[in-house]
Amino acid sequence: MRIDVITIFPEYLEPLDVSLVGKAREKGILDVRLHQLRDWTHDVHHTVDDTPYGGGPGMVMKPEPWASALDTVAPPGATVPGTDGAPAEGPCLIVPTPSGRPFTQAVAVELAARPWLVFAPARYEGIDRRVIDDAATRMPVHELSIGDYVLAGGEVAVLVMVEAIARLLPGVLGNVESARDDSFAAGRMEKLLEGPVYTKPARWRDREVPEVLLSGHHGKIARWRRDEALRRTAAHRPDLVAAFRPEELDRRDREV
Ligand code: 6GU
Repeated sequence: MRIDVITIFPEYLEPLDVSLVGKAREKGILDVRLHQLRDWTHDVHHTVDDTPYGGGPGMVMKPEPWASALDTVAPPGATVPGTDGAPAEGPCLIVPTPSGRPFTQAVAVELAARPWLVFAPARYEGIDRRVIDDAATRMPVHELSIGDYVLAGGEVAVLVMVEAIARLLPGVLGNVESARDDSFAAGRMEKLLEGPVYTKPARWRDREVPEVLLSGHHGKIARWRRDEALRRTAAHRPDLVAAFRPEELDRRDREV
């Protein structure tokens, strides 16, 4: 997968060199390219913002640098080969913004299937709307929010989204099973939060690991894990429990 990020703070994205995403890049699974938006300005101050039409606080990112950056990074008509011999595809533009649609695991799964993502994280009060409307005439655009709070800029949201997407790419996770049991992964544990986990030693500061986990009884362990997941979901995310469809629960779930 190719990922381009256009930003006035490329150094904010240095964590992409580290750990899982860094390894995916070393393995050639991810091709991440960072671009300095100010490289597409022409004035001595490398200005990227200006005052908002209609008045109001803050500054708005000017359209021209963004348009030149997007035209260079993702020229009209450009494609990359699809994954696993799929037909070539153009880029998909992702604009992180608190006024976007929620970035969920389902969105991560959808984006992980695309071979080329271009991220346009903004600072200040956002990017001149015409940039997004113009880009939308030649590529899919997703305006996405990572939660109901306001960050100073979209760069951290890019880190969040890239990590969530990268770990879904084939060959990135060491253990193929790890993505399957995730909280929010599709399947039986759909929309259940994961319960507690334990490792050795079996006794630590007088605290014991739950006996069932040492029993070797796979059926009982699976039941215990599901019960703990249900309890945790009810405690932390009653909204998810309220959205359960009855057929997703079994008789023993109702006893928890
Ligand atoms: Cl994507 N950007 C900013 N600036 N703030 C946010 C966000 C994104 N998602 C939640 N808050």
